[in-house]
Amino acid sequence: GSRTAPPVTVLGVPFDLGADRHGVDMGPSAIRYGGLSAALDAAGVDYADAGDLAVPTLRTRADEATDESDAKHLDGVAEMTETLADRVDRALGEGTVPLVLGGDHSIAMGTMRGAARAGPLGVVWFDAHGDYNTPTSSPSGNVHGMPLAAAHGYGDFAEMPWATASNVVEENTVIVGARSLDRDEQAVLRDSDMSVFTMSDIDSRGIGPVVEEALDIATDGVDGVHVSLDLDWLDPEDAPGVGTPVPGGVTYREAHTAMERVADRDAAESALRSLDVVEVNPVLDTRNETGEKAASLAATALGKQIL
Ligand code: 5AB
Ligand code: MN
Ligand code: MN
Ligand code: MN
Repeated sequence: GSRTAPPVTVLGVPFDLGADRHGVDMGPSAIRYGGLSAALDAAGVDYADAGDLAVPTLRTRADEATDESDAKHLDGVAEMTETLADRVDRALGEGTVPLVLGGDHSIAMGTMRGAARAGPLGVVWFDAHGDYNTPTSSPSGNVHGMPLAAAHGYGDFAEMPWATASNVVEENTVIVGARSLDRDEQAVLRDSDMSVFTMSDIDSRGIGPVVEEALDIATDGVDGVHVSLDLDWLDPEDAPGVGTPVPGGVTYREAHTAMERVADRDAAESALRSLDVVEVNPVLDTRNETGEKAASLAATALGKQIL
């Protein structure tokens, strides 16, 4: 099949205040150097690169007194969230699909907040982790482990309206490939209306059927889906350049299949409202292979069918 897909706006968010490994702020550069423009061209994607957003980083904020919260750098996260939400909103208003390059995963708070302004939003979260901690439950205080809880206004985040994306629908939120959930996260996710597919679901059913079901759930009754791709979803053998690697992840080939299913669904029902690709840390990488894979996976998710 063929259709005229909306053009893409590439937004770099060189943000690292949500994680404690320096270098993830260089993710947007690593993904661009990893061949993003060539991959988008090859996939037939019409795009414009809007450059990097101005956001605070560990270099500019590390010496500042931390705020009162148990979560680290919440003030900086708030600033980034506001800036990014407005920029995503604008990209959508221009009729484009924002491709947001992280940066640590807290940036998804900004992407979802912006994307949800356009109406109810489903979410497919490809990640080794649940990212459903709150400042109280978090074992690390790092906000990159909290963005999904923040978007839903769960727990402490009910008191932080700046962090929430009120149109993100819990029933349409799906985590795919989880294999490292903290104790409180496990309990919350079990009792929630979200869907969680673990690695064992992928092992027993295969990546294609799992992603198809995830997309069915995420798109049911809403007219847009946010896809969030944390590179630590992949096995560290395939994607070593991440701050919180967890063994036992999907292969590059499985990740590629997943992104193809996203593109196919989008071709059939214009499902994809926004995409972020996060947690690439070139300081921890091997010759930028994680940056290259991130570039290729992003282009695949946005690409048109070639045949
Ligand atoms: B990522 C952990 N659950 O909260 C925490 O990479 C890890 O965005 C969070 O998925 C990993 O600190 C956050 C232990
Ligand atoms: Mn994550
Ligand atoms: Mn993760
Ligand atoms: Mn991480």
